[in-house]
Amino acid sequence: MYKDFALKRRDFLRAAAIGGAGAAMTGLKPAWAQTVSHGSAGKGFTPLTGNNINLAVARTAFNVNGRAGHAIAINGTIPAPLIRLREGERVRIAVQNHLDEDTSIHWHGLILPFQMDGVPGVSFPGIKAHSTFTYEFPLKQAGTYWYHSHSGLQEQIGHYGPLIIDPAGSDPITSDREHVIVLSDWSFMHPHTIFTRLKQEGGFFNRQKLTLMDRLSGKVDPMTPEERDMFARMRMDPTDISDVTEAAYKFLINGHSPQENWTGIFRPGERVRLRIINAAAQTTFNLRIPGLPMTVVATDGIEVRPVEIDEFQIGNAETYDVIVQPQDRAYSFVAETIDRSGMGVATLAPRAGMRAAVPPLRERPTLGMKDMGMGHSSGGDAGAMPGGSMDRSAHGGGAAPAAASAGPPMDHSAHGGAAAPAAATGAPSAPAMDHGNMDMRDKSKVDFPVGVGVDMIAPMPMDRVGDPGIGLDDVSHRVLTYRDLVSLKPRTDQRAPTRMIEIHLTGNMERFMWSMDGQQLSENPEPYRFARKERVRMRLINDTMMTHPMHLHGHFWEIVNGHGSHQPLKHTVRVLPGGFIDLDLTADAPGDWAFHCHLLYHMHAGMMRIVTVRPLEGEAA
Ligand SMILES: [Cu+2]
Repeated sequence: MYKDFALKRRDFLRAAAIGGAGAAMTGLKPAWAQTVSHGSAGKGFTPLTGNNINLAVARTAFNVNGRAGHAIAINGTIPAPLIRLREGERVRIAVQNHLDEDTSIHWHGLILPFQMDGVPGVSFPGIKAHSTFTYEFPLKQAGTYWYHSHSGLQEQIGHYGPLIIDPAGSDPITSDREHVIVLSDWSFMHPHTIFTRLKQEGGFFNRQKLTLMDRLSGKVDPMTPEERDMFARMRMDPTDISDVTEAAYKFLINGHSPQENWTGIFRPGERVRLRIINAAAQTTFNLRIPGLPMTVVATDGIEVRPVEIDEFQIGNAETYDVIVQPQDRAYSFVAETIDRSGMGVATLAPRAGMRAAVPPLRERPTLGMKDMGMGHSSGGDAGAMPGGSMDRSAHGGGAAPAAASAGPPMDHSAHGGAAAPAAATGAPSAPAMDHGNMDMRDKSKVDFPVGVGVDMIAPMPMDRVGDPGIGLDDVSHRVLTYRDLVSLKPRTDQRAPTRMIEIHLTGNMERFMWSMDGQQLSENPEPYRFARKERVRMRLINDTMMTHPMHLHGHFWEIVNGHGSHQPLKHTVRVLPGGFIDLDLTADAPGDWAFHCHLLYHMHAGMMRIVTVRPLEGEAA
């Protein structure tokens, strides 16, 4: 595979040298994603605008590094066209399906009537082959969003694009120029083949497995003997960070591989707004621009107080707006995958044709006790886990959560007997435990059936809202955490939550089974039901060792991160392995809504549920 990669690169360079290859390759890119883009301050930026938008979904061939693969494009481009709308207006979007199969478009992060949300089988029947469906809805918000197929695995092969809504009034975020940056993962392998391989062996694409020699030499393996022992007994692999890796993927930025090198042009000293969207099917990225600090000004479309950082992790379907002020030189925009098996690279430069150095892939991260839900803070004291018996006092039956902000009572009717972790927000909790007697499937801790699809119940999950994400604990520069996010505006609903529900993210890594509360969508589990306008705290507990970007349709959560009335709004949150995150929700949108992991193959495997918000008395749904 690697040899093949080198060959393709040489072919590409030769083709590029004789000219023509560049033109052929950009034929399928929309104007804003052409190889050299001047952004919205210059030419080459032609979004679809107005109140009537027409989109056509069709099969196409798509070239990456000179090789053609099977793809689905919208209006002939990958990524799909930039749709740019205005808050307060009403839009009609007609979607023609030229495929021989059903399709759909979900408007990710938009607040709209559920019938327009675009999830087949949940909010509408889908768009049948060779038919047209017209979406129509008011635009109630502004910011950086995106859209994508919610049918099968179409999103993997090109069915995604950016959507920007400009504020009705003046934009609180000022800039001289902006670029839209869409991250994605591309494979020449058919997505159903990828899924089949994963079902055959969960770690199929993981080529970073620690070898026996690594382990014996101790040179590469940073694990403690206790951790090694635990992983061995759980038959898990501490390098299993991503399901699908560089072995199967090329990582694209605005449809361009690193050697195709999408370039965003700026004038030195300008305030440049980057609207960054992770439209990848299965890849979490760590983003940085070596030599250029980024000021985060919005996430998931909503403004936050500016916070200057050097790197941040972006889960599938999250969006971040950052401001940069580049000098008269080129910069590499680096999207390194969370497992560090590969990267997407683009260039920001004052003139076309410039390139900056690209940093090498960093040392691969490995998982530790904290990622196994063992409440162990990472860092210098790794390996200091004392023996002894598990401190059950922290997990007495149904102890109320001791989150830093006012915590609502547990809803014991729905989750009777579920033990709540007593870790105060941000406080480390590492009571002594006995690895030898640890039951990784302690069924007494949960109230759902623990079958073959659940290989672990996190014994002691931590609040990880202050963690930067896997592999970023010990980098030497500033890394964003969810705790750094402070909403620019105070929240509109100041009520305290009246109840708390726990939802467990569950799975069996080896069998590639993924679920929520132990049940897959195909098993027709009961929806999570909320009363209209109910204020509820949701604790998402990750009982697996993978980062799951969880997305709730039709609503924004607030992350409970210690910022009170300025808790940040998010439509998609990364839940770190073995950890939990608390989210406050005002269930103000009646209807049935999808709630799922945004890793495409996890959702496809069943990690999806329905949230039902019932209408008020006398109100039509
Ligand atoms: Cu997932």
